[in-house]
Formats: sequence, structure tokens, C-alpha cells
Amino acid sequence: MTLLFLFVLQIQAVEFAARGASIVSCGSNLLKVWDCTTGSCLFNLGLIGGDRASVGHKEKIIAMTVNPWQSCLVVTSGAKGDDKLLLWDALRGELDADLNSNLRTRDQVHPLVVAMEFCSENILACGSDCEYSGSAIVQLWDIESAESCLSFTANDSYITSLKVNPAGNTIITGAGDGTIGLFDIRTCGAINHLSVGSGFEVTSVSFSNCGTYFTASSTSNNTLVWDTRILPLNHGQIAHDSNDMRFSRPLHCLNHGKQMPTAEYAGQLPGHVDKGNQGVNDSRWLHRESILVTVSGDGSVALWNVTLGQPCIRHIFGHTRCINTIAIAPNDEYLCTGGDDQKIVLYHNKNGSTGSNWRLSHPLEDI
Ligand SMILES: *[C@@H]1O[C@H](CO)[C@@H](O)[C@H](O)[C@H]1NC(C)=O
Ligand SMILES: *[C@@H]1O[C@H](CO)[C@@H](O)[C@H](O)[C@H]1NC(C)=O
Ligand SMILES: *[C@@H]1O[C@H](CO)[C@@H](O)[C@H](O)[C@H]1NC(C)=O
Ligand SMILES: CC(=O)N[C@H]1CO[C@H](CO)[C@@H](O)[C@@H]1O
Repeated sequence: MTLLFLFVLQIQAVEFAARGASIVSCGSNLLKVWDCTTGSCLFNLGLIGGDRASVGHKEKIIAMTVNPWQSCLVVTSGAKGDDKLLLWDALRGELDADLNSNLRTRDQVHPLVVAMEFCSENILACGSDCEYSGSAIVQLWDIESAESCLSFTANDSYITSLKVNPAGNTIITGAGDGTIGLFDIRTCGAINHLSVGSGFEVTSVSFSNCGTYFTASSTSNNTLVWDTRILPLNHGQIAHDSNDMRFSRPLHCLNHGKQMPTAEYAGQLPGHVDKGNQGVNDSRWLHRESILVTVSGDGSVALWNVTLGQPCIRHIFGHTRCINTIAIAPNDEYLCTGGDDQKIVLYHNKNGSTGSNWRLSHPLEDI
């Protein structure tokens, strides 16, 4: 595995775009597009002021997603006070549309989108905070008509993460009160509610690409992995058993707060992790294998083969401060992480070999 470092603002989110040829990152209210192979910055988007007056977000970007069906299209959501959902073209390097401008002018009270993912080419699933309605809501938006098409109550707490399963029929949400919601997209009904434990906040939820597993990472420094063969995503099957702990017990609890017992790092002394740097901030699955990649507040990345009894297969330190976000290229050849140390780190993994030893760095840009 080889590492490529790019230096920018504190990175809140990274995604691969343009079929994996580019990386989009956001820090503060800016969006950047990088060339994945050379590491050069292709576009700086969302600059406010000067001749480009009102293009972009006035406040910090709090959520970003790429349309997998048209992977040059990126949607970003701005924090409170900005409230915009903007659609960008990462290939042309420009703003395509202000998706919710109609709603913002018509309706003073609208939920803030804090997590989102496309469930089909046109339908964007959005999860909200809980400020206006008292409870967080999930919205299914048709971005072509730019009207809110469907919305339902998700939970009493604010949503922190939202994902759609590969079949496009189930939404999973993670919330600030430690609950996980599973919803049927067609009926907008709840399938199940689970918990990572009260007192913890869910930071990230995900479905594996084979559809078999789903996960929730949290501030409690671990990631829980459930197997849908044990906990079916079918309302009828679980209706009578939802209070039976056998059916909500996770397959794995992947601890990412302490040193992993891998051969590679077995000799390393514990204690290098700063106190307070706890919690797993994000997780993603490789596309072709049931390998989960988690990133932690301690600045490390862990790879887990969930089919193994001892699932940790790799533990890499790429950041000096907490990692906020991870993305995986469509061909599984690159991983990309972004952290509070203002770095984007690109990890190249050509069929597991360590590959050529390229490693580039770029100075902080003056913007
Ligand atoms: C994180 O993991 C460490 C080591 O297992 C444990 O001692 C600690 O209590 C955990 N922290 C939380 C918040 O669960
Ligand atoms: C990541 O973890 C750190 C330390 O635990 C925390 O301070 C930070 O807010 C987290 N970031 C995100 C995006 O969850
Ligand atoms: C994951 O584990 C399975 C065995 O359960 C093995 O066949 C597969 O090669 C492993 N994958 C990786 C990437 O280690
Ligand atoms: C409104 C709603 O669906 N609330 C649910 C949030 O999660 C808890 C914990 O699992 C459920 O009991 C609530 O019904």
C-alpha cells in the first residue's frame, strides 16, 4: 500500500467522483476536486466574494454525496444559515443547480440535511437534524423536479448518517441518541430499530455491497456489524421477535480504539493514542469483497474481513489527528481519507501488493 498526502483545510468529507478518476473533498464551505493519479487540485469550488459573488455555500458544508449513476454529479449540503443543497459537476468544475432554492424561498421552515445518499439515479435520500419538527426526518427527493417528494419521521434524535442498501429498497439511519433505524423505501415504514448503547452517538452507518451486512460505528470506539441472515430486513419475519435479543445481536464488535492484535503491529506499544481521541468516525465497504474499512479518532485506518473470527487484517496510521471520512474508489484500488490534520491521504492498493513507492505531497493552498 502506498500513501499520497494532500494538504488542505480540515477535511469533513471525501468521495470518489468521475468513475474514480477524481476525488472531491470538502473543508469549511469549499469543495475541491483532485486528480486521483497525480494528486493535483483540478478545481476549487464555492469561493464566495469577488466576481463569483453568491456561488457556493455561505456556511460550512456538512454533508456530501456523489451520484453513483452519474459520477460527475456531487451534492453538498450547507450548515444552518446557508441551508442550500447544491449540485456540482466535478468534471466541468462548476455549479450545476441550487436544488432546494424553491423550497427555501417558499418555506421558511425546512429541515437541515445532515446526511444523504442517492437511492436511484434521480432520488436522493436525505436525513435531517431535529430542530424544526422536533424529530429527525428522512426525505426522498426527486432532484429532477426539485420538489420534496416524500418524507417520514425517522427518530426523535438528529440523524448523523444515512445510507441506502445496494438493492435500493432499504434506508439505514444512525442518530445522535445511539439508535439505528432501518426503513423500507417503498412503504416509508420502519423495519427495525437497534441501538449502539445509550450515551453514544452513531457516527456512521453502512451496508456491505453484497447486501449481507450492515454496520454502525459510534463514539464508543467500535463498529457493530450485523448479518441480515441472522437479522432479516423483512418486516414480517422480525415482527414477533424484535424484542428478542438473539435477533439483534451483532455478528462482530470491531474495536478500533485500542491497538489491533495484528502481526504487523504486535510489537508496537500501546499508549500512543491521545486520550479523548476515541470513536470510529466513518466506515465503508470495499465493493468486491466483504472487507470493511473503518477510520478512527486516533488517526488510524483499519481493514476488517468480517468473514473471519479474528477480522482485523490491516491497521494503518495515515493521520496525526482524527480521521473524519473515508471513501473507496469504484475499483477498490484506492482508499482516501480526510482528517482534522488538514490532510487528504490516498492509499493505493494494487491487488494487495505494496506496489511502487510513489508518495507526493502538496503545500497548503493560499485561498
Ligand atoms: C475504547 O477502547 C478502550 C480499549 O478497549 C477501552 O478501554 C475504552 O473504554 C473504550 N472507550 C469507550 C468510550 O468505550
Ligand atoms: C472524529 O473523532 C474526533 C475524535 O474522537 C472528534 O473530535 C470529531 O468530531 C470526529 N469527527 C467527525 C466528523 O465525526
Ligand atoms: C477474507 O476471508 C476469507 C475467508 O473467510 C478469505 O477467503 C478471503 O480471501 C479473505 N479476504 C481478504 C482480503 O483477506
Ligand atoms: C419516531 C421513532 O421512530 N422513534 C423510534 C426511535 O428509536 C427508538 C429506539 O429504538 C424507538 O423505540 C422509537 O420508536
